[in-house]
Amino acid sequence: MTSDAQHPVRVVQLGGLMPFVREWLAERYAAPERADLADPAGVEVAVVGGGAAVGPAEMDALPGLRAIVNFGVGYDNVDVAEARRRGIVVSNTPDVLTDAVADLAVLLVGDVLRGVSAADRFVRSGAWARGEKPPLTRDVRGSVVGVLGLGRIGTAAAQRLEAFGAEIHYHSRSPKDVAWTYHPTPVELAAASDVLVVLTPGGAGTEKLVDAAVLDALGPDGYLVNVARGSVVDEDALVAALEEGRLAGAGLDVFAHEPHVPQALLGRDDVVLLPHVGSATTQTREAMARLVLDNVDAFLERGELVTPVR
Ligand code: 8YV
Repeated sequence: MTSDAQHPVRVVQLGGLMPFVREWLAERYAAPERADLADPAGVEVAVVGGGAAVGPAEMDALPGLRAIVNFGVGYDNVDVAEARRRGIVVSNTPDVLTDAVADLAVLLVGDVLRGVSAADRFVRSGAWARGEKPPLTRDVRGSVVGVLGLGRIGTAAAQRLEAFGAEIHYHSRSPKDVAWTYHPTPVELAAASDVLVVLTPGGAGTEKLVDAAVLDALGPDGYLVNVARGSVVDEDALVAALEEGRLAGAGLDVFAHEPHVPQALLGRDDVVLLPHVGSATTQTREAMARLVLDNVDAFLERGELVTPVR
């Protein structure tokens, strides 16, 4: 399908989308990428992914824009307040990635406590063949796991970790109707936890919520796992805590300046470093893409989004 005078371009791609999603959008809506958009006037819907920023400049450039459809549950890349001011609605992709991201959170807890990635490096380095012994690690069972942010993904991760025999504590803005132990501040949660798992949204409200004080409360035997947003952790404070032996280790799927990973972390055996793959399974990414198309369809057909950001 190509656009012409009868079928003006109504949907544009603003970057950060995987090739198969770009193909789906091109086939279904003849949606070009921003750089290939000849006439922005008719564009009503912008689809964006991968944390690509959508702020006032991007909105100015699309004067007819009425909806921003974000590929991802986190929408800290979109200036939602500015969009709202302009009467532009925003959608995200909740629920369909809850299991995949919760799985990865649990896998990272397992990896940092049991040293799975480090043990793999130990074998590959020839250390085992030379007769060396890997260090003993730590049981998940009996560990206190503090979930920072008990939303959909935090709850799913807590349920999984309970099955591993972990004791669940949590902090969120208010206590929830759950049997787990609530702490009123991140510092108090960290002080009670062996592993702190960050599962808050990103954005200004959680910027550097995990700071030096939280890391010190977690302490030299504590581990940090972050599968949320790099912005939630003070990365310099994290590096300093690891370098000074004030933290036992970390499992990180997200970073403050992706794809940049602090040089100081790359050589450390006590950290597991992943390239933001929480939702990166074929099934989950396809489900996210289908939800993106459902949102675009619903908006083009009846001016409504299926999963609007409130
Ligand atoms: C994706 C994510 O990496 O959903 C989110 O908030 O961080 C991930 O699922 C990303 O948004 C894909 O574009």
